[in-house]
Amino acid sequence: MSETVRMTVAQATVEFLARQWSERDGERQKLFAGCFGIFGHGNVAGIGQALLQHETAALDAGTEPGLPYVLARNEQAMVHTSVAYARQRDRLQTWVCTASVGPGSTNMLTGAALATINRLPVLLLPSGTFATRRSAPVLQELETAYAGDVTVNDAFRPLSRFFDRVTRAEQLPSALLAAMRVLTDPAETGAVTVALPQDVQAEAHDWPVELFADRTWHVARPPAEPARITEAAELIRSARRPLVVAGGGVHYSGAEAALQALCEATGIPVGESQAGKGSLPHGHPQEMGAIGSTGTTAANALAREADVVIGIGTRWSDFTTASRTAFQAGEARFVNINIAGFDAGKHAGLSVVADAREALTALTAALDGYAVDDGYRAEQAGLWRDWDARAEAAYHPPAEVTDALADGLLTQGTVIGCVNELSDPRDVVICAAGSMPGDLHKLWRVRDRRGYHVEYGYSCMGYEVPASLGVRLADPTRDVFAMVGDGGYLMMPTELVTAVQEGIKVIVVLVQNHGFHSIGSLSEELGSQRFGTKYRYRDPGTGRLDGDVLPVDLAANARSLGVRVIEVTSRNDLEKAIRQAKEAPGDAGPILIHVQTDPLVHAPDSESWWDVPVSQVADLESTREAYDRYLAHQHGQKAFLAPTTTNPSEGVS
Ligand SMILES: Cc1ncc(C[n+]2csc(CCOP(=O)(O)OP(=O)(O)O)c2C)c(N)n1
Ligand SMILES: [Mg+2]
Repeated sequence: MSETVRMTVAQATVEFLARQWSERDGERQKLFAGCFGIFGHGNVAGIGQALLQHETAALDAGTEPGLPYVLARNEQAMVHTSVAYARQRDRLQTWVCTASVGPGSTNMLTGAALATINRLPVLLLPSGTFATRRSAPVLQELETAYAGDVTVNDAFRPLSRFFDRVTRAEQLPSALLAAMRVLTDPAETGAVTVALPQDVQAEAHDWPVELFADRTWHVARPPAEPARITEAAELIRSARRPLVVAGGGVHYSGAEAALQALCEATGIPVGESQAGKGSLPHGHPQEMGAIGSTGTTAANALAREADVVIGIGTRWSDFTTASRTAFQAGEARFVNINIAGFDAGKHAGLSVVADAREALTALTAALDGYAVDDGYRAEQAGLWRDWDARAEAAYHPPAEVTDALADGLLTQGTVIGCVNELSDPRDVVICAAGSMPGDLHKLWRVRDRRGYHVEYGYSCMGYEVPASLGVRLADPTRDVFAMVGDGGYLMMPTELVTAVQEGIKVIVVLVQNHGFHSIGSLSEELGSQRFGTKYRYRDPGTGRLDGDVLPVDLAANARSLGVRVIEVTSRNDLEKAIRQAKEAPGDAGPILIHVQTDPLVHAPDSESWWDVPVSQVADLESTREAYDRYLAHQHGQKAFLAPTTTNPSEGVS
């Protein structure tokens, strides 16, 4: 019999998690920076007691706890904070999240979906009702009439890349080992859930001591099959107008330099998805910026006529492909370099399953001697000059635009421009939902590979503030600017209190435009007349939400949470506020800059489309007109079904 140590399931979980490491390229780091939590009766005596005991032992020994605990304010938010941390650390490190039974746990579902969709690791420990059922139904228990073993935590199953429920202590080691493997597998990673019933957490067991050995999880860089690289190179050599689409995988793999080398050797231009933005720095000759529905006119013009499209680490979301209208050349073929076979197989592309950096390095070697012609290079340069001038005009709008603004209002482009110009190149901009992500995608000038953090896989309102804590914790040497709309702010300002408590310096730029500018514009485009998107009183005369603007004071709201607030009403004020915020010390806690914008001044058009279905029949003329426009756009959608092959006996002739 091997040596054992007697601990509860919760104590064993905490002691195990405190000793996990990840390693890639020979660099080792703690897999978990800590544990966020909110306690209730489901975890206070289990995981809560274990974390206390863990912290006490460390402090008594004069060391730091291996798994420090941080109190969050909302369970959804603490998952966002963890996921943002993981993204900023290239998926090599994340956090654990513990929540109580019932609502505490189900509050984490949105965060779980966001993590899985964005392929970002987080370990969730929802608490469950009694495994013994001794006291059933306990407070907050679902009670399913047709099945005795269903709990609310089953809702995590479709959202998790690995799910387990530990109903006996003996199951814990296998659950934890499987969870670690999935978290550190770059192709499988996402939300990983280990549900712990409240009684099981507190149960004692004799654990083999080797369970608590330090353990290092290697994060693999699988190379591509050489034959696939040869085929991909052959396809690209046949191209006259090749184009790279860079996704988040470029960043997670640290493949930026390898991508730059490929582009410089071949002259192939790059368009970027939201997660891939910053794959090349702003100003690089092959950098065409954002692509797709929120893309630049430069990248989208090249996409329209591209003959071979090389997707690297992209999920090919409909925003990236402009709902399959971006690539209009009849003969467009795809090469998909992706660590996940699932993504590499999309658009019937040539599937190259590999780590992005490894594959790019091999591909550059295989393309030796190949380059696009001078005409194509000159076209790229011209398109970019034209787009960059439009972006510059959005940063510094002409007098005819600014003079028409109501007193105290700025354009959103001005806000983006001021933050971009006054932040350090290494600072990080954060956003997730509203009109701001699209505008940032088009306009933000990225100067550092980690400088752009827009969550657009789930585009979850409320991500911005909690994410800012995660990004700052991941790298306290950078200032973070969370750009959040009034709608997004109202959904989740909660973690500002956590930032006050922990002295975490985050700069929140709150853009007040009294409602949903983004969905309002979309609604208008689709013939729905901005219905239900304004934060206005219901007008007793019309019976509609088109009365006066609500007397909502979000600056006062933030102040009431202990946040330092700076309210601005001019460009000058805004510049001063950004400088002041930057000068504040590193432990200043949260600073919120409150700015009001005119939602009717738009960012430059992307000359692109996004598929949102319009009613096929309607009484309203506005909807019928929108439906006609919809049909015209839909006409341009491509199926991307033709096999991509270099074998002349297959594919389209
Ligand atoms: C949690 C969540 N609910 C709903 C949506 C749909 N949605 C996308 S943007 C948006 C409005 C955002 O408003 P605001 O934050 O004020 O930004 P603005 O559009 O005004 O720029 C809504 C409701 C979403 N993305 N996330
Ligand atoms: Mg708004």
